[in-house]
Parts: sequence; structure tokens; C-alpha cells
Amino acid sequence: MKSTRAVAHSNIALVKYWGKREAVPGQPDDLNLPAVGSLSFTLDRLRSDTLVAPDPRDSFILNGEHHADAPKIFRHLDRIWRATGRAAPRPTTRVSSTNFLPTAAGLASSASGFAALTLAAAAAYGLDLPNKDLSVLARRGSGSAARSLWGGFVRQHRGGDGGDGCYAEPLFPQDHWDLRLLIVHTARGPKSISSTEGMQRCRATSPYYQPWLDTSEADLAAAEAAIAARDLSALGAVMERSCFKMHACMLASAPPILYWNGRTLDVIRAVWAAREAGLPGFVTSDAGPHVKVLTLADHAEPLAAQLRDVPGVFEVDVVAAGPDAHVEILA
Ligand code: 2P0
Repeated sequence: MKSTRAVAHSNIALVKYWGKREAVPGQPDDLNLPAVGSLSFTLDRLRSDTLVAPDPRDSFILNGEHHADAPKIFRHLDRIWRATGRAAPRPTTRVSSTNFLPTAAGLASSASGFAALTLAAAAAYGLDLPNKDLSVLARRGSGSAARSLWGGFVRQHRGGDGGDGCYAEPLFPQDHWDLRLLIVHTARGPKSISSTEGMQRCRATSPYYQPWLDTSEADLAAAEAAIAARDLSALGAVMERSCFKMHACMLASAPPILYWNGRTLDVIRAVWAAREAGLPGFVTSDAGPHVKVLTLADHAEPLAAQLRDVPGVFEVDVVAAGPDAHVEILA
């Protein structure tokens, strides 16, 4: 086994992934098949930097701190080792990862984290696969991680019911369109309900879950066409629709899932007011209270300044499109 290092950037879904398919009988129960496809924007600066190296025992260090109990990490290493087809037991491995994400923002690190871990571990164990196949492995660690293998705009395909065709691929590169994503922080601390639990509850109880599934492919097609045409109004419309449908699905669950706080709504209204006044921005939000706003590069700073003035907003990060993930062999 080799020592390796991988860097993968975080991403935000413009058309959302929400919901998992039931495991297919006779197949591994950890395929983590998304119920819908998704389409994302990779973020500059926000990233995970992960070292994988042989070590006398398994260990996981995150941001300099040892985590004795990290079953998801070691299960993922097992998965990648199994993919090499070798009969020998997996070599004991040290994983050391640093997240360059806004401090204590409650923003998910699993996308960049599992993408970087997948690339670094595959290279360390000598697993030489095309990125498409690595995206399938990354997805099994975390659904959004498959999209973090590439920069720019990336699509995760739903694929067939058995899992065939369920991979991610790059759509448009980092320099396709000079957009900015504003990350508007409306709270501190971790989210209340994990995405996995929220998705399960939606599938089991929300009357809007089936309509959510039924309308997703049309949103994906519309978003892809809007990005190809660099049409912000068209992309913004479908992006907001996908976000509000996902949250409506959550709100109608039993018990309801509400990730937003009062400031979330204040920021959404401020973005819409700015748009009415001629400063275009479009909102999305994930499994947390923060608001992300997509806008053109020229409008990013004036819009960020307005949103910093919304009472209760902690900070606004202005982030450009990010690059492809990469991996290097260290020794
Ligand atoms: C997304 N989210 O498309 C959606 C929108 C949250 C809301 O992907 O269970 O951590 O590991 O497959 O990737 C967050 O869920 O879920 C997510 P798992 P993940 O970005």
C-alpha cells in the first residue's frame, strides 16, 4: 500500500438529492441508491484535504483530533479494498483529514470528505478505476460525495432500479460560467436531524414524496439546459422550485421536518426583494438553516452587502466555482 493525498471540493445541489431507494434483494445493502438524480455546483476554497497511509493500526484524525470511533470511515476503506478484488485482509490504515469549510457553520462536510477519502484510499490500495466508477464508490460513502469528484457543474444520475447507470459525471467545467454562490450563515452549530433520517421519514410519511420523485427528472433537464445557455433566470427558477419542493416534502412529513429558522425566511425574502429591485439572486437551502444564493459574479458583492445587513445574519461567504478533485501518490 502507498501513502496518498487527495483534495476534493464541497458542492451545493442546484437540483436536489433527497430520498433513498430500498436495497435491492440479492445486492449489497449499502449501495446507497438515491431516489432521484441531482445536479450540483462545486465550490472553490471549501474543501477536504485527506492523507491515507499505512499504519500499524486503523486510525482517523479529523482536523487534528483523533476519533477512536469512526465506523463510516473504516467501512468505506473496507469497501474500497474489496473493490480491488484481493483476498488478503485490508492493510491497517491511517486517515488524516482536514476540512477547509467555514468554521462551525453546520455545513455538510460529507461530500468533500468522502470524495477525498475515496480518491486517496483507491490510489493507496492500487485500485485503478475510471472516475465514473470511483463516483459509484464515493456515493456509497455519502450520496453527495459522488458529485465532488469534479469541478464546475456535475450531474448525479438516478440510473435504473438495480443501480445500473447510477453514477456522477461532469457537465460543464469550472470556467463555463462566472457565477458566485453566497453562503448566508443564519445559525451556529450542528443540524437537528441527519439527512439520512430526514430522507427516511419523508419516504415513509410524506404525501408529497411521490410527486417529489415524479417531477425531479424534468427539473434536471431544465437546469442542464439553462446552464448550457448560461441563462440565470431559467436556472434560478428551477433551482428555487427544486429547493422548495424538497422542503415542502419535509414539512409534510410526520412529525414535520423543519430545518429553517426565522432568519432563513428573512434572508429568502431579502433575496427576493433585491431581485425585484434589479439585483438578481436565487435561493437554495439544504438540510440546515443556511441560505445559499446563486448570482452573477458582478452582482455578488453588492448582494452580499445587502444580506449582511439582514438582522441575525452571522456572515456571508462569496464562493466561485471550484476545480476537479485530485490525488497524488506521496510514497
Ligand atoms: C443534496 N443533501 O443534494 C441534498 C440536498 C441535503 C439536501 O445530499 O445519506 O450527506 O450520506 O447519502 O449526501 C445531504 O445528504 O446523504 C444531501 P447520505 P448526504 O446535496
